[in-house]
Order: sequence, then C-alpha cells, then structure tokens
Amino acid sequence: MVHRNPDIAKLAGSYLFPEIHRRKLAFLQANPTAKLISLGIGDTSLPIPPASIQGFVEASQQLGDAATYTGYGAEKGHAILRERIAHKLFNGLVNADEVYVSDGAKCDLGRLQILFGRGVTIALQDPAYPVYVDSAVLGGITGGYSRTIAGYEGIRYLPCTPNNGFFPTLTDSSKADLLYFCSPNNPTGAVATREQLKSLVAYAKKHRSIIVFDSAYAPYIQDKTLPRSIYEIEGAREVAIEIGSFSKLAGFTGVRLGWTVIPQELTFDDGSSVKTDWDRVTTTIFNGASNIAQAGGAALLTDEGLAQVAEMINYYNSNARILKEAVLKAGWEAFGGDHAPYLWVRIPQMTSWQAFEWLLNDKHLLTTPGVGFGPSGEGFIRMSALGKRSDVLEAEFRIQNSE
Ligand code: PGU
Repeated sequence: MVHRNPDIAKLAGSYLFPEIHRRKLAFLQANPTAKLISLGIGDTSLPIPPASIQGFVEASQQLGDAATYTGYGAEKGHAILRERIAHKLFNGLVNADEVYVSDGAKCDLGRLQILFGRGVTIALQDPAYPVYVDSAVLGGITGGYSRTIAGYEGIRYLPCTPNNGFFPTLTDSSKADLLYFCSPNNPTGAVATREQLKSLVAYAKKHRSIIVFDSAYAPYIQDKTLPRSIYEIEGAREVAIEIGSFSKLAGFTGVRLGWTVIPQELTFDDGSSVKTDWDRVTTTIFNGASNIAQAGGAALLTDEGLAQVAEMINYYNSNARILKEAVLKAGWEAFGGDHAPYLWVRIPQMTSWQAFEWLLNDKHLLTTPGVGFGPSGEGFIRMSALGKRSDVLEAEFRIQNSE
C-alpha cells in the first residue's frame, strides 16, 4: 500500500471555491426555479476583446498549415509576448528576459513551491487568496506543524482589517522567508499606496525575505498615482518576484495565460541566482503556455487591444460602484471596489457563513464567505463585480430591498 501524502492530509477538507460550488448545487437542487445570481467566484463574464480573438484565429490557422506549423515552443514564452509584457505592462521596469510566460498565475504560485522547497517559512496578508496557504501546505513547508482553528502553525498570518487600513503591521516577529502580498487585494479590494509598498520593500531588505507580489488585479487601478507593480518601488528588484495574469486583464480565465517576473538581481543567501533556479524548474516541469493563447496575449498588448481592455475594466469597475452603493444604502459596511473588482462587505451581527447562507437562501445571491480567506476574514463576505451588468442590477435591487 502507498502512504497518503501527509501534507495533503493537513489541508482543510476542500479548496474554498469547489465548496461554494457544492453549496450552490445543493441550493439549486432544493430550489430549482430560483434565479440565483453569482457574486461568488471571481470569474469574468464579458467576451474576450476582438484583438485577442484575431490573434487566436491567426495562430490556429498557422497550426493548420504545414508551412507555418510549430510544435513545442520556448518554455519561457514567445519573445514578442515577453517584450510586450515588459514594455506595455511594466513600462520597461523589467527586461523581457526576466519575464516568464505561464499558463496562469495560480499555476506559477504552485510551481514556486518547487523553487523554494520545504525549508522556508511564509508570511501573508490575512485574509488572502487561499492558494498561498494551500499551495504552501501542499508543498510541505509547514513541516511538522498542523492546522489549528486560526490557521496553520508555522505560517505567519498578518491581520489586515479596517483598523489598519488593510495593510499589515510589520513587526520583527512576523518576519519570514517568503512574504506573499497581493495588491489590489483579493479579497478585501484594498490597494497599497506607494509609501506602504516602500515600507514592505524596506522590511524585506531588513529581514532578507523575498516578496511574492501578486498583481493579478493591477489593471483595475484607476488612480494613476497608485503603484501597479512592486518594481515601481526603488530596490524592489533585489527582493521581489511579481506574478501577473491575463485572466482579469482580458477574460482569459478559461484560455489560461499569465507571467512571472524574476529580476536578475534577486539572489538566495548564498549569492546564487533565483532566476537561474527558476529556469531549471520551468524548463523541467513546464513546456510553455499554449501558442494560441500566447498569440492572443501578444495581440492584446497593442494600442488597439489595450483600448479594448480599458473599456472592459471600466465596465467591471462600474459594476463594483453599483454594488458598493447598494450595500451602503442597505446599511452594511463596504470596503474595496474602487480599484479592484471585489467588495469586502460586513453585515451587522452576522458571521461570514451566516451572511453567506442568508444571502443565498433569502436573496438568492451567491457570495464568498470571508472567513474562507483566513481568520481575519470572519464577519465579512466577498462580492465579485465581474458578472454581467443585468445580474449586477438585479443584485442591486435585491440588496436594497433587504430588511
Ligand atoms: N491571483 C489572485 C490574487 C487571484 O485572485 C486569482 C484568481 C489568481 C491569481 C488566479 O489567476 P489565474 O491566472 O487565472 O490562474 N482568483 C479567483 C478565482 C479562484 C481561483 O481559485 O483561482 C477568485 O475568485 O478568487
């Protein structure tokens, strides 16, 4: 008999979103005629911009012609796409050679466990995208530790609440090898200021930590003075990896395309290059993102494509505004939603799961319970603004008619 992997056994029963899906199906089985509106998983609803569709079509046609057919590609991604990510999304703050094209941010978050191995400690914002903790546990970095009510021992949870403006209080005791940071944040919708990111970089330098900066929602930042990338902060190239995605940028959630940036300057404590090891990991267990997806991504990162992206982002940001106003009018508390497609909502006198169940059963609105993102999420629910406008307007009506 084969022993079950003890690291898997340590994980909570199921990943958050399949659990929500299970409850949704149970609700629909019991209420087959209900018109359920999903403000739950952060999945996009608008069609992919035409520029990318043209890129997909042309790449598909090339694959069907012996003269232009290509097979395996460069593991790090097409040169043109890497160039455009470096120049159009990072304004030249990173070099194309430091950009690694992936099949999505989540997949690279998982592969990072192989890069860093079991011996590292991690700290993260609490609440946070559950993949940071779950992939770390899967990767075995909790060692002999086990799960407690408040989370995993051995993983440092840095509370982010309305009291600290959703930016963690960084003390010497919260130091860890890896510091996961997501801005604009999933789930709170909070966006870090330049000053806050400066303090984060200074902290990482002081403690010789590596920041894993997740900027999956950077395109939603409306205020041009707010930083979209950690590399806008001086010195960040020596301490940070940045992970990004086409999912929320252009509706590629099903197509699958993202990137990871590993700067040349980033080293381990023995002076060896992190980038060299990432080369080794990706060339060994990743054969590159789909060439069709990459062609669609490259076509998006043109003036024409980016204008189409801006329209899409405006639409989702307007959804967030509509939802936020409705929530405030209902007398609930609402955070986020200004530079992120998520609202972080607190309904008086309810725990996260009570609010989730009440909205599901009484309002037929599917949300995500905040406590699923970490202990400090208790009392909150997350609402996604990535749905269709007609659904958002119906949700607005149902929320405003709440007793
Ligand atoms: N990073 C953050 C912060 C995310 O919120 C998500 C998706 C990803 C990465 C994944 O990006 P991909 O490039 O598509 O892999 N978060 C969604 C979807 C749930 C999930 O498990 O991925 C959400 O609802 O939180």
